[in-house]
Amino acid sequence: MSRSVLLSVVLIICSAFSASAAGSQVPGTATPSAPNVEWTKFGEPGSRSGPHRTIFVTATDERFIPASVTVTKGQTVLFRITSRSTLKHEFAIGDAAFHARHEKEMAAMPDMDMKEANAVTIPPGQTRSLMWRFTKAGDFIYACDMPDHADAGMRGTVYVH
Ligand SMILES: [Cu+2]
Repeated sequence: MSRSVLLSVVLIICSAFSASAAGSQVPGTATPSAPNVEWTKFGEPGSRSGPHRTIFVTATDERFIPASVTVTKGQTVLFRITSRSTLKHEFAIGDAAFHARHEKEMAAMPDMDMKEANAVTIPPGQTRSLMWRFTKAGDFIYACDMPDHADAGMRGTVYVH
């Protein structure tokens, strides 16, 4: 292999790596990993052909504003969550079963930072994004599953029609 061909191969590999790294910057972006069975009950990571819609959410010390949103089945939604709080929060989308399990996880590891397709940590005063596609009709939940936060009111409903 000549030196220039070798160099091009190295460049192609590098750009493939940086493309996949860029894709993973926004939680909720589709990745080639195996589908998560738990997620399929309430949706899937948003595809890059989306989003169809952006929803702005504010996190205060003990609630999310708005407290509910309505979306159309099949829509990919880019959530832009801005903290107006001095506390660390998370924004997690799921059904009741997901949140029940994830609350226990956060109780055991309250310092854990989330950067999953359906859950992201929101540091105090900062904005984070999450892109999710709602593939099932029904009522789902966005909540902060850090210890006691959802019970204090940090919970909202996604109505999917
Ligand atoms: Cu919180």
